Amino acid sequence: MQPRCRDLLCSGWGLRLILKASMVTAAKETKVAQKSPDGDLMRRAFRNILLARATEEKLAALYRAGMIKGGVFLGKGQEALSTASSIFLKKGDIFGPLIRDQAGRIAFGDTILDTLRTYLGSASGPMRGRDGNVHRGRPRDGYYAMISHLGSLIPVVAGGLYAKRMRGETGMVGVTSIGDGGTSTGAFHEGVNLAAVERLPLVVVIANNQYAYSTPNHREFACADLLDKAAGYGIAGFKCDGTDPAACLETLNMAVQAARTGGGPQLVVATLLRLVGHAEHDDASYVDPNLRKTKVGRDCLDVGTTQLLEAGLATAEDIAGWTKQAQAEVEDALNTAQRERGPDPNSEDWTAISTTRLVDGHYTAEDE
Ligand SMILES: Cc1ncc(C[n+]2csc(CCOP(=O)(O)OP(=O)(O)O)c2C)c(N)n1
Ligand SMILES: [Mg+2]
Repeated sequence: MQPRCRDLLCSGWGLRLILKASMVTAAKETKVAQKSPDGDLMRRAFRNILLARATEEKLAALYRAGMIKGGVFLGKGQEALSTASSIFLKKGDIFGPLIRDQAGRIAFGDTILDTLRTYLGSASGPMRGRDGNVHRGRPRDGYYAMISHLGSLIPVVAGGLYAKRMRGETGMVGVTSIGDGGTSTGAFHEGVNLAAVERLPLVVVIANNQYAYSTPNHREFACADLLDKAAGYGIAGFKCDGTDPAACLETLNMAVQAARTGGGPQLVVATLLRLVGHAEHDDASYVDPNLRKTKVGRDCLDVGTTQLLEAGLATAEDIAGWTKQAQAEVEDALNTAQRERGPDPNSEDWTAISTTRLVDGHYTAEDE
């Protein structure tokens, strides 16, 4: 298979596709579809961004009030990319979110109630109040529980896809995300290489938010652009402006479709800035203030608002109403989750959730 590296630059509603013949020859530019994502999709994605933002603002407030145990890692500024990562997925697909993927979780079907239940330790939550915050998931539904060890989700999602292939399933896609810092782990290399060799339908979304905790890009890797890694593995690569909701949707739509239709693994590199600290305990004072003033420091919510208004897809009143609805949904979920009990250590079945079915070697037909 010939290495091919497609550098997809997205500006506003338009897209330019640059085919890089090699890393040393001059890039040849080719125009591709100028059409923007459809209005319904844009509105759906925007409302998902709003809901993720409202949820995370509430989580930050709860954390400051001392009501959440453990760290609170937020994705402010990364919601458009995260939404686009999972919005094109269907039943049978796999989504492996990371710490800044609250928006992607919601777009994949996670509920705000289950989110708050997990953060508040409710026994009614998907982790039965026993596992912290970002590590929730429903593996049977293709919604993998996050692994903290950076890079590790890539071989796990690749393995899930491989297992599906061995069972004869077709047409599925797996999407997982990683930060710029996480691309330097051994697990990233092993996972992407495995997916490339096996031509698995895997989309790896790199959210290059310029820092790995306080370490800036130039201290993380020496390649000119993280997109160069795609050529190194012999897989397709896309680049997009992660602050631009329309560009994120267009890029992820292409990448997911390419993976779904036999194109093998796809690497998406999105450029943005996290607009909060690494977690809520961090003030991000190390972030270069000049970066915040550049395009990379834009808030995707503001960019999305402008896009909707300028394209006539929503009015300011619509957006104000959606914002209120999102906040009300979060309040409702909070009221419910706060009334629920935590796990009772005397009655709790301490079997690990993922292996409950293995207890006493008891398999059901569903496990086959
Ligand atoms: C293998 C591994 N090494 C170190 C850590 C500790 N750690 C957690 S988040 C983080 C920074 C990650 O930066 P990046 O991948 O750029 O993602 P971002 O936080 O910027 O979204 C580090 C070093 C970890 N979780 N896993
Ligand atoms: Mg980072």
